[in-house]
Amino acid sequence: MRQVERMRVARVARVGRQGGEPDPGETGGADSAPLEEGRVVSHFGLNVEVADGSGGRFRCAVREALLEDPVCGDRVMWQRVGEDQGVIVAVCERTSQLRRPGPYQRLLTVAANVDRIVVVAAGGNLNAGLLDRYLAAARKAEIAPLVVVNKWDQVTDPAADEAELAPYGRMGYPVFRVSALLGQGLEPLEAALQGVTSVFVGESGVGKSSLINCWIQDEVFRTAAIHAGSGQGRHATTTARLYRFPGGGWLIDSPGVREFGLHGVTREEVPGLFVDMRPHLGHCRFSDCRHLREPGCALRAAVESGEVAAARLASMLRLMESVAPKNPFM
Ligand SMILES: Nc1nc2c(ncn2[C@@H]2O[C@H](COP(=O)(O)OP(=O)(O)OP(=O)(O)O)[C@@H](O)[C@H]2O)c(=O)[nH]1
Ligand SMILES: [Mg+2]
Ligand SMILES: [Zn+2]
Repeated sequence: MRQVERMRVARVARVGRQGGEPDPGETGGADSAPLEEGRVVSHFGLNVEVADGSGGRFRCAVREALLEDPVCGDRVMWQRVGEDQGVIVAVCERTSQLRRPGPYQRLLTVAANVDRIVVVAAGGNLNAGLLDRYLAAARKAEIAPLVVVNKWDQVTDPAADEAELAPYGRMGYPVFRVSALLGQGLEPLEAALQGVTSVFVGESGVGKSSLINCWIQDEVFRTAAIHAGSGQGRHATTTARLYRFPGGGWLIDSPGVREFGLHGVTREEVPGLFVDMRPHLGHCRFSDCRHLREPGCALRAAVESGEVAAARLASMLRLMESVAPKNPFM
């Protein structure tokens, strides 16, 4: 509640008043409605959908000169304008945010105020490289990750998948094997999602929306099912969307990605984002070791002794290659 008060003060300060009654002329009468707390369900184009505290959904305009563009998961202060419409007057300070580089050098904020990143992969076709990027991004954003392997029903060689997954369990990441199609393995995952805000991320088609659909029989999903049934192809998610998790908490569905770039990470920082590398960092013979072919490389030694999976080191090196080194002039 203190945060809310702070936003209120900030807003009043911005419009240049010392408290008291706002001037209704300024926003065409919107100021006459009381300020309410809400959460951004989705933001697409000019449309921002806001959820109020009691299950209502409102199509909101955004007051100009907001410091932050509201994104899915944002907590906002808003005012009602008519039956199902409103205006957002302030975006509350974010406790966390998941960001990634978008097209045209733009930075995209995928979701705000997130407690868990649920990295979804498809059984039988694990994209471990992408999983490693998400785990590194989660560490950078200081958001706890969970690994969910969906489509476990179509895994034909479980031993191969288990071998690929073993390092993640050893690193302490919770790994869930589930099938959205058969509704199997969901209970332990439900327990982990209870009472928190979780964003579902991963490649397109791994079943993020199908999983969320197991818990939320929402109108949006019914529409998606109709599309699928009418032979118009699969319904790919195009914009992040927030859902209330039955029994407490929130789920955010997000559009699938092919690649997930790391934002604000330098090449030097990458090894520290791989938790299994951390005990070995600083022990290479050369302080500027690139962990490629240098003699006395502690990371390669850890791979040879079986302490670190070879695929993880390969993944780390690929990620280092893809981000710029620190600029010595900055
Ligand atoms: N066999 C099997 N198929 C599944 C399972 N879960 C989802 N699918 C199918 O996988 C396809 C993709 O599912 P979606 O839920 O749309 O995948 P998504 O991750 O939301 O995809 P994007 O929105 O494009 O990112 C659909 O045809 C689903 O029916 C599962 O557990 N097992
Ligand atoms: Mg989807
Ligand atoms: Zn080294």
